[in-house]
Amino acid sequence: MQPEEILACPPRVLSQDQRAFYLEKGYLLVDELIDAETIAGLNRVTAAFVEKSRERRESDGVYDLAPGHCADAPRVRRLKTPDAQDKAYWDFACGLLADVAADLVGPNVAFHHSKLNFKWADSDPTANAVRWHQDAPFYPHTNYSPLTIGTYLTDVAADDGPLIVLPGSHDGPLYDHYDAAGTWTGCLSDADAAGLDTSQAQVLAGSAGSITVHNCRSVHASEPARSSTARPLLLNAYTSADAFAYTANPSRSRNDRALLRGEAVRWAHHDPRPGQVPPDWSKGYTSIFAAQAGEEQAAE
Ligand SMILES: O=C(O)CCC(=O)C(=O)O
Repeated sequence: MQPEEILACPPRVLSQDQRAFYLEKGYLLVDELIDAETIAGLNRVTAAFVEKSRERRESDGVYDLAPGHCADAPRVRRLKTPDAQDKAYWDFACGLLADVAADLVGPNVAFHHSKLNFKWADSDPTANAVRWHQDAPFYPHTNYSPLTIGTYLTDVAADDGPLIVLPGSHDGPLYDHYDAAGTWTGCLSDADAAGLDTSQAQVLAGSAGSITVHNCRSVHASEPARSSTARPLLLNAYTSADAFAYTANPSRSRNDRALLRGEAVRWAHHDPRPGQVPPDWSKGYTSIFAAQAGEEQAAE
């Protein structure tokens, strides 16, 4: 759908100004949208997963573990597909957030994937930063409606590794996420990153319960966490139901393409702009952290 068509649909959660802002800038921050009880429930479930990770030695289908992870000092970089790991995460993805997605992509909303990313202040900072990248090359679709909603489960100040986004970059070029040798890096090359105008970069800090939204073309990153609190960021990705994936979902769960709002469609919508195709991850994928750190990428 075109922005005018989306805006013509009645809003569910967001104001018209917030919707128009997202469509123009490619990102949005909504302070404390999620109530404290819901956040507390998600934090309880999350703490139990981190606790259980103490038994694990290697990354697997549930956990992406940072180098140095051990029973005494768990360093989970990512809980994979939380929507499929616990009902609390799935209920959350299907609730208010799906209404937010409908406000931004149009009334027919499909679920794409979820992940729960952590930053640990005392781990290797280089493994802890996320470099400039766009999400579309990780999961190209027939159009660019896919967006990701991040939910801060704790207060995230500028020192805690919040998301950083370049306003308007969703209308700019799609960058190459392979290096000169043809290896997938999951980020812009140093040369492309040096060419970005980062003077306008927006640091999306927010307290617990705040949400961030970024379009799949928006150039974004996050800095290492420097404060003493771990930063759990729950990410849920949605598409307009008329966007169909070209390639295997790198974070596929049983909820892939679940219709969360509106109606199933019989016609795909195609955006004429080209999309980069990632490696074939149909047999396994670890995480953006592993790709950007140059680690082995097919774990499962
Ligand atoms: O966890 C973060 O800070 C950013 C994650 C991100 O950009 C992604 O997973 O695409």
